[in-house]
Amino acid sequence: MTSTRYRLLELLNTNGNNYISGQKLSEELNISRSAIWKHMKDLEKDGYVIEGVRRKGYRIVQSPDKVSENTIRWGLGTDWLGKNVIHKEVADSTQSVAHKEALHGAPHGTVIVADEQTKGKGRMNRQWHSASNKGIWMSIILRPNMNPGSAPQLTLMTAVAIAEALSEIISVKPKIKWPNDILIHHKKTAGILTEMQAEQDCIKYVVIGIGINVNQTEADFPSELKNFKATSIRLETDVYFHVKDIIQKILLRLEQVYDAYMQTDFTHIKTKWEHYGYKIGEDIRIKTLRHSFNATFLGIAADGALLAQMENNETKKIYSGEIEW
Ligand code: BT5
Repeated sequence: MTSTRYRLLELLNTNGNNYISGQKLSEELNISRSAIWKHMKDLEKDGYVIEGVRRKGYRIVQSPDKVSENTIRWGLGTDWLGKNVIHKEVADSTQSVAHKEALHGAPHGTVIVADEQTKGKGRMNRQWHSASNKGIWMSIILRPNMNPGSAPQLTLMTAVAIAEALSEIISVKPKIKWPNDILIHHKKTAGILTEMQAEQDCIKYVVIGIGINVNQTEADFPSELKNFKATSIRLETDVYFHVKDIIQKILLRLEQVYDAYMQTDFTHIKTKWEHYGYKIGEDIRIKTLRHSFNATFLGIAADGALLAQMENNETKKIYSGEIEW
């Protein structure tokens, strides 16, 4: 797609359901009204349905990239993951929608996806910024037959699926920052939030939340995140991606790694995780709930814990916390 046509699409997309006048488009793109008309016709050939109304302007009423229950399911290629898709234009958090659905009996593999979240959340009630139509804001309901104590392994498994899916479409190798961040060029592109409902020794359900910054530009991030190491796939690769395509790739990979994990054990996830692991073999600073300390990152243990070599040479397993930037 030519860059003018891409910019035209961006302008139309940003306006959502509102009309944008031909005059405004021609000023923004610095091309004539008839050139715009020609680009519109080409977009329609690509599958966009654009409505033009006299004195109001233009808007996209249907787009081939649009995320919906149908577009996600068409051509997905999974056996069980994403057979039940719930799409919301706006959700407070797809996590809370997922919990409600799970409590009402939603099946294993249900996917909830929103174009925008108004109260996206990270771990420990941190905020997750979820700009409208710029990224993947998705939660997956799983009902694994496993011990609640092993649930953190599902975060590592999901990180592997995301890293593998991204590796298929970008030329940079993504890195996984223990336990739940996906980095491109050492900057945070995605985060995972795993929550569960469990009884003493059995999991009732797990909700895996996946947030991926896909098409944000610098201007789409709030100022507090600009100082933080947040980025999008587009910012790092200069390529615009269809959100729907990435969702499908991730679901397919996730189903594959999940099935393999359930049929065998965590070992093969550990190997794959370490392939993408950020700062393995390096000195890191680890932050746990109570304190921070320096250590050498040896890799992950057979149960998914971070293996830290302490300053006194003792090896310690860390089950919760994070690597400081
Ligand atoms: C995470 O938490 O990284 C988990 C993020 C999970 C988000 C998904 S979106 C779908 C589902 N529905 C939800 O409501 N949540 C899940 P954590 O490691 O705690 O990181 C949170 C921190 O990352 C914040 O305190 C910010 O510093 C930073 N942050 C917030 N929004 C960001 C963004 N869009 N991109 C990069 N960093 C961000």
